[in-house]
Amino acid sequence: MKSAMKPHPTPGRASEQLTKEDCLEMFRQLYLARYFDVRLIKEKKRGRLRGTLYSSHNQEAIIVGSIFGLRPTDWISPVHRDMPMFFMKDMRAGWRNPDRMGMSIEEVCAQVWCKSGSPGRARDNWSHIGSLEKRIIHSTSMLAGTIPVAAGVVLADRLNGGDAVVLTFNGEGSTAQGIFHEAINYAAIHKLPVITVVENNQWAYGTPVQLEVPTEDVADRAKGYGIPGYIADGQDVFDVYDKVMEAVEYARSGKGPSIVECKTFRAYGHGDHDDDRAAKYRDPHEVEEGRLRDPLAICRRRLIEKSYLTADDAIRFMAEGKSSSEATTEDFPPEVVAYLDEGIRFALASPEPPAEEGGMWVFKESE
Ligand SMILES: Cc1ncc(C[n+]2csc(CCOP(=O)(O)OP(=O)(O)O)c2C)c(N)n1
Ligand SMILES: [Mg+2]
Repeated sequence: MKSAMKPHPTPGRASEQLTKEDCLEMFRQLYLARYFDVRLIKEKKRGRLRGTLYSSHNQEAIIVGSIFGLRPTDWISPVHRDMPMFFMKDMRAGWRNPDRMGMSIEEVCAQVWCKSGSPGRARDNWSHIGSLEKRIIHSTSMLAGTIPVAAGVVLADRLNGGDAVVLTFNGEGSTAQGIFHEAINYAAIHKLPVITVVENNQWAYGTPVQLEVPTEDVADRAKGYGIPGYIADGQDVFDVYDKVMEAVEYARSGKGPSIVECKTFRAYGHGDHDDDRAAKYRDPHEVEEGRLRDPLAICRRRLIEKSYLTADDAIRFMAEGKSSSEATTEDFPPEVVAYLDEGIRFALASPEPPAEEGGMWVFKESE
């Protein structure tokens, strides 16, 4: 975390142009991402969910800050740790706006509950979703495998006269994949608007970052492709926004790809199945220190400095620093709780898929 503030290319400060309402909306979105995680872990612990949740707890500033400034026509390619991103894309167009370019909370909850109201009609759950219509590249288990897909998507868009950019998300461990190099190399040669956001949370499952990456900063890999490598403080939603918007402007103007490394810390296990083991393979002091800089607390401080929160608001909804078992509904704004409740109600009411559907979409139906 030492070099979190070291700028690679000197970035602009797009966040200075954000309105008070924008900043408050970012704060609300941080709560929403946190509440989604906290609530689903509670549901999982009560035995109501199957599969694995790869918690984004402590990494929400990357989720919110990187996609907040995108245009509706831009693409994103989230991975396992970015579950809230599927329903948070283009949220500024209105959380419940059916025309916004993001998935609905209902679809995402039906996906998590493995119900037929999900896009894949319960063939898979958690992060294995996407939407061509909403410009969200389907996430898969093959880490870094969607970067070439992202490059292809924006190449096609350019050939069709579009000006969309794509944000791909990867953990630092995934940057060791051969495909990461091949895809960025290709994007750099053809100056494709592919922004690779690296969520450097210091761990890839049980492997620490120093056994994954030989340089101090993953952003240094950018030099090998002749492209910019930015470093953001991944706990500060406004710093993530600034660095990603710099990369977006660069890409949209035709200059090509870049890497934005966001320094963060994986607060819990790799997935909820790994929490107990992670407590053994990680130094408790490291974990304690890594959890200290909670993105909610950092954003709250910024909003207080800007006088965007009243004295009363500044001390409401103290979700920061609380684990999923410590945090309660009272720690979150009611509109956040209500929104997720709507999604969960839809998921619970959605039927299990009938067994006869098992072969659907497997073979081409005969006419
Ligand atoms: C190509 C590939 N290799 C291995 C795995 C198994 N695997 C799933 S998540 C994970 C760790 C990924 O670490 P990182 O990229 O840092 O992301 P994080 O989970 O820390 O967010 C591994 C090794 C995989 N899904 N795909
Ligand atoms: Mg990692």
